[in-house]
Amino acid sequence: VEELLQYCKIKQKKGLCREYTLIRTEPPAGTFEQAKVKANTNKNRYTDVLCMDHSRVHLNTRDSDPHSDYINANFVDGYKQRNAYISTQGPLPRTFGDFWRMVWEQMVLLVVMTTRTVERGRLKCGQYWPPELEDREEYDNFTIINNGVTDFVDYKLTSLILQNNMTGESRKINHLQFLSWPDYGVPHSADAFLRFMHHVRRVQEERTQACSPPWIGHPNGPPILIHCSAGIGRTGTFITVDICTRRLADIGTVNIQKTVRRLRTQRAFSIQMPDQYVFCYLAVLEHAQNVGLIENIDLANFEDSSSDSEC
Ligand code: PTR
Ligand code: PTR
Repeated sequence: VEELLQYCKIKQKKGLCREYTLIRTEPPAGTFEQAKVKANTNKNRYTDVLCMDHSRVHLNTRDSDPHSDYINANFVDGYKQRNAYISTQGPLPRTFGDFWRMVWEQMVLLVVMTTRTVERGRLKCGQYWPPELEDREEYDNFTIINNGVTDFVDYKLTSLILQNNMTGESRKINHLQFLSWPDYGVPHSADAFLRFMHHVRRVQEERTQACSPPWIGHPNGPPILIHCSAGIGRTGTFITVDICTRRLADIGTVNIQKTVRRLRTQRAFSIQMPDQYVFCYLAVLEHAQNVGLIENIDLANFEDSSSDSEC
């Protein structure tokens, strides 16, 4: 098994990069009309990472502004769960209010962040939540209060209170931030990533069980909201590994290529670098090894794609 893993790590990397390059050449599976409307363009963090119309999350329209329903966020299906995730960009100061409105309207319980706010001296994501205990921030009609922070080796868990100042209701929101994942890169170890992923699952399960339905529009519980800076590279990698490892546990097989293709039909451009695509394979293999299912993995994909083509 160790040998197999090593083999995949080194020999097959090029083949997987080729597989990824093919995926990347496919045109996006939809239009980007709303993202391009003049009133919305400054709500996108990156001009080249727009959000597809057919799967976008609509905010409830406000006042007389027909464009107040736009946010750069898409629903993404999970393993046997429609709209299991919302995949979105790192909020911009001008979209903090929209971001919390989306959390409220979609009944999100858990926000997963796979970026730091600043990386290599560049702003990657706004500070849209109060980082210190008992701090509070107000955005539009919401007040967000920090109710405690717990540090882990590669990530941190924050408890937030989200208060809707229009209705007086408040909800508990968990925030899990992974700290050791550079943009355009991969986590330093699959193990650290897998530990984080399992924590994400545990929190979502606990919170969904503790809160009572109905989840309007989400019969199996609310979506996990996940974002990085652009909401495609690291977010896409996280979702792919989550889906594939769930499927492995359920029916004993995985298909990373198909999973990524499907993901990209809902959140365009998901998975940004060849290394992130290869990392999906490594993380799934490492997980399979940890849970004793490595024999179940059909290595045909690896075999087929072995070639000397360039990445
Ligand atoms: N225009 C940006 C760029 O300079 O590449 C878009 C971009 C930024 C794309 C970050 C992906 C990024 O990574 P992630 O989705 O992991 O935040
Ligand atoms: N700045 C990013 C880059 O140059 O990689 C922006 C980008 C994002 C470019 C997505 C292309 C993208 O689409 P695709 O993944 O389909 O090539």
